[in-house]
Amino acid sequence: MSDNFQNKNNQRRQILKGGAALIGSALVGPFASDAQSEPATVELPFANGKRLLAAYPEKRPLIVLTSRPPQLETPFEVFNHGLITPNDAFFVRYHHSAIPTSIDGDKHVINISGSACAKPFQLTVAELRSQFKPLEYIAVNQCSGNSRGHFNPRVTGGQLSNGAMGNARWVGVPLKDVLARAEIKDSARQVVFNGLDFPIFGGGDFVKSLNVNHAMDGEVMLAYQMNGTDIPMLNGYPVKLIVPGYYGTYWIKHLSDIEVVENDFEGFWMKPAYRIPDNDCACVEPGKAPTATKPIERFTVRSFITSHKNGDQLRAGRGVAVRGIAFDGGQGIREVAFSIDGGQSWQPAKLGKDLGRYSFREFTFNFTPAKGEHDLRTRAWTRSGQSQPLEASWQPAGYMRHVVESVAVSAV
Ligand SMILES: Nc1nc2c(c(=O)[nH]1)N[C@H]1C(S)=C(S)[C@@H](COP(=O)(O)O)O[C@H]1N2
Ligand SMILES: [Mo]
Repeated sequence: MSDNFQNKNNQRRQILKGGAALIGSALVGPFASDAQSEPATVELPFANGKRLLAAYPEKRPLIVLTSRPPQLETPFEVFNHGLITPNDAFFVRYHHSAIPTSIDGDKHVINISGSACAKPFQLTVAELRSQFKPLEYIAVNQCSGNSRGHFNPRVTGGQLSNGAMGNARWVGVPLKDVLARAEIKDSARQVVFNGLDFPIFGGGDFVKSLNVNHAMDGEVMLAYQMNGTDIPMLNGYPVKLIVPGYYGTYWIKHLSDIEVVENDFEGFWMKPAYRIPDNDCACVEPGKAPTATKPIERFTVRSFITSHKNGDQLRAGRGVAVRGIAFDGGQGIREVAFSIDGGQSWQPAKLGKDLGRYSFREFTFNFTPAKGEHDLRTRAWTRSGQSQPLEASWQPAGYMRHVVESVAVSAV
């Protein structure tokens, strides 16, 4: 026990030292090479101007929301190049500034303990890789606040456009198989997850929990690979919890502690944070506070056109190939419809290959624009019949946007 404590303190000291180095190099990097040129920026529709692009370690230039801690959004064009989001383009979200920047990946220890564990034990990532049967699937990770910047009326929080999501192939070990070694008691209620990062400016450590049945479903996994290689440091190296179909908030990075407990865990990031109105639409009237809340869980169904953006000019009378992506919380996509007249009439789009029910699903359609303005929209349905609303709803945290989006183009 005291060994354990000692270990953690050492680890933490290294993280703090490293944290400063990362922040230093990230800010210097993009500007150091050519002092003459303006830093690269990107226009976001709601962002009151321009957003800085910066290349953090292992990342291509991404949209910077905050530099400390790093919160980076994927430029939307990336989603038009294949269904898998490359590791160096994958968005980054942290809550606290003390983040690890160098970890010995094989020696990294995961502690499995808690009052509902008959046999607490420790596991290194090397052991995780070598002693268990691997599981592999493709799944979307999406931040609860993806698209928050599009809320109307506006809400506080990171003003994200639609790039706080990504689709990757994950390899790891089912949490169920790891917990089997810990001999979970019948009294177990929840499993609690913590990673190496921690607060330095106050606020609670970022800790999340799942009900034990969910944690033991055989799909929730401890991943050590992302798209065929190590997980980038900023995305949770060397091991990250994958909770397919659930919002990214549960996907704990640099996972270090798993506790099986006999109560409902209610740390700050489970309550009051990351909660939604407890009603069918998870929404309230703009400006109102919800009367009851519950933890955010599964994704709502969404679809996006990726081949075109607002303001694009097309040639009148010439056929256009439109492409996009759809996904949901794990039912899988049954159908995508498209409209070229702002939602007055709809036709079926063609679905691409099925890469699994947690993955992005490609869709395509063709149309020949007449001269004038065209409001392109797409609407997806899950296999169990859920769909996207035609009108946006509202909620105070700016979570779960999934309204039918519009891309306005003109043909000349
Ligand atoms: N250790 C740790 N894990 C974390 C977080 C965090 O702050 N610390 N943020 C969560 C949230 S809210 C999101 S959206 C995802 C983002 O994953 P990514 O940074 O790999 O894209 O990480 C989750 N896991
Ligand atoms: Mo998030």
